[in-house]
Amino acid sequence: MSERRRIRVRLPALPPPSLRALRTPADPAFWRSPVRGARFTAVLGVILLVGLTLLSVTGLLSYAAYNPDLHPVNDKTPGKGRLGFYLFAWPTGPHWLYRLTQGLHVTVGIVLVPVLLAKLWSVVPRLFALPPARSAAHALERVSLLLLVGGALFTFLTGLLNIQLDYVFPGSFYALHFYGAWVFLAGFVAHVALKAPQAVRVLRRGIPRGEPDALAAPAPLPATLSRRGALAVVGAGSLLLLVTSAGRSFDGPLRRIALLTPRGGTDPGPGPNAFPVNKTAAAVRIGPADTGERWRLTVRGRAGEFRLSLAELLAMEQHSARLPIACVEGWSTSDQLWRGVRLADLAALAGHPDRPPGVLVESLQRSGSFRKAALRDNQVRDARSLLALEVNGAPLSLDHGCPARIIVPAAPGVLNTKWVETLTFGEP
Ligand SMILES: Nc1nc2c(c(=O)[nH]1)N[C@H]1C(S)=C(S)[C@@H](COP(=O)(O)O)O[C@H]1N2
Ligand SMILES: [Mo]
Repeated sequence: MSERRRIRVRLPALPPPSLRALRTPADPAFWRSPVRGARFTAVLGVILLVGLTLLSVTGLLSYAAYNPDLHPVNDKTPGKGRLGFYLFAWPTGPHWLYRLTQGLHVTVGIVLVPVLLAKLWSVVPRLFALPPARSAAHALERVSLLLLVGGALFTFLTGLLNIQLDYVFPGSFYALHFYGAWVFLAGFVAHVALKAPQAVRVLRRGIPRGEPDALAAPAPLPATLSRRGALAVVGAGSLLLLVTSAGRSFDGPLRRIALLTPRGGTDPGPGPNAFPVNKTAAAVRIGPADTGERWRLTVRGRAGEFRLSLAELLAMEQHSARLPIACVEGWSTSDQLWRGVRLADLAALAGHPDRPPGVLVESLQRSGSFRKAALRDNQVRDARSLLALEVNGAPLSLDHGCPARIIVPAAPGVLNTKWVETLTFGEP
């Protein structure tokens, strides 16, 4: 009799399994991890505030670096409307500019994945909270969260897939990533305005005595991992991703440990042309017959149209420039020694001797993306901008754009057209 009474006294602390099973995610007691809490969320939030700001700025810069407002061939999101309000003429210096901004963009994006997932996990009970909206302000906040979470997941996913799928992204990566990013940005700005003061307060002064921790489980399970330990797990995940991805922007052993990226894993082998190739000649069905004796460069400008053979190009004044290839997918090469004819000299030949205009570059590649690109006048005028015929003392290999390719300082790889066939000055 007395035994039974004691059991009855204990029951309210932990409902019987049948009752617990009835709990829904809308019930705060459904969520039992002792790791959740305002401080844990605030630490992750502040890391994301810094990281996502860097990610957004470098992403917007990457779009500007394409010079999408210059010519339709550069514009991968023609319907952008007002969203291109901030575009500007991408500079040509420092020559490693895009290597830095895009290396940061992709590396920071990869490294933030565990932080983003941990942050979402830390607040997931809120997603199910009922009623869905307590007031107009609360409804507005929840809509901004939808934009934020949906936009973030979508933009991260398209970015990560694009890096992994390496030029075979189904559909238009640029449009998806661009519009997804703007949806995310709208939610991000609203969320930071609403929540940053609170996060900073919690981190500075902790939760005031007597106030409940709204993000902590009301009935937590016994801890198997401290909050600090959980943050360390997230940090270790990010560190692992950093080590296995950042190397794609460097040469030597670092590139070899960049296991997570298609570009980082391959050893380009020895020789002057031994640096990564994005799209091989074979992949776009270009063979030695297209690039050999029969090849001519067509140049158009104020002076009309004329054609130059490789021998004629080599007879012009040759100039050198040490410049990297820096791809939108985040990988880059160290500076390579390019040699060839200055774009400004070709512009002068085409009838633009004083202030060279922009140029439309067309490749002999017949299918696939990136066969054409437009360069702005500031890019043509830079003395380091070349129609390169050699790299590191050897003729360009077939895969690197033999017999002639564009190389422009600070520009994204997309603008460094390979297997050039036609230059039209004054077109953009
Ligand atoms: N004709 C042509 N040129 C091209 C491309 C292409 O697909 N076709 N890809 C561009 C991109 S996206 C990059 S990153 C660089 C890579 O140059 P690489 O293969 O010599 O490293 O070439 C650029 N030039
Ligand atoms: Mo690229």
